[in-house]
Amino acid sequence: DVSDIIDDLHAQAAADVDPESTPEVGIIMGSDSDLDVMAGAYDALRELGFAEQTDYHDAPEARFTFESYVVSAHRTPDLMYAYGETAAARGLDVLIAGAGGKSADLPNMTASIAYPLPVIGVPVQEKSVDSVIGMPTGAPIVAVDAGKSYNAALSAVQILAREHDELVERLDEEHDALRSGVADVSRDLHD
Ligand code: RP5
Repeated sequence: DVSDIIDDLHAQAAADVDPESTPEVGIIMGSDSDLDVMAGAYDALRELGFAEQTDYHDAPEARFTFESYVVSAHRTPDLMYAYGETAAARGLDVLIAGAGGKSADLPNMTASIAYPLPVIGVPVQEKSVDSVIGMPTGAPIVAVDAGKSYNAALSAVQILAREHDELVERLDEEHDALRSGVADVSRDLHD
């Protein structure tokens, strides 16, 4: 039940948990119908060595982890509020929030609630872009283009990398692979 999840989030926020064992990145989305688009964020995080932490109290072997929830701004506004309000206390460092439709309110509302935690908004479709990025002056959100959840995850890791040299190295490897890919394709054109 949603009330149980809300109670659990508050209990986790109040618990004295080793910050090393809590997820760094939180992925939330408005509906499970957003999963196909949000899968790009899971892909990027896994490629960078993050493991999914399904049980908050079950510290995984991987140093860096992420969690994910379906949180609907309109069907479960209380859950959206609880998630955003407890995110920092639960040890999260950055959130990725995706929503679709013309009322894609989850990313921008969560950015306001979770402030000052950075929230990277992913408009699930083109028609959700205006809703996600349409924030009033003084209440910013960081956002990627429609559907680009993979880039949202890379941005999240870049934010974390400011404090973790290990993540800078992993990002560099990805970056080098990207550069080599362009060189390979270019070479193929001449073969
Ligand atoms: C939004 O409404 C969700 O983020 C989703 O993209 C869209 C449609 O949701 P469903 O009706 O498929 O659950 O809140």
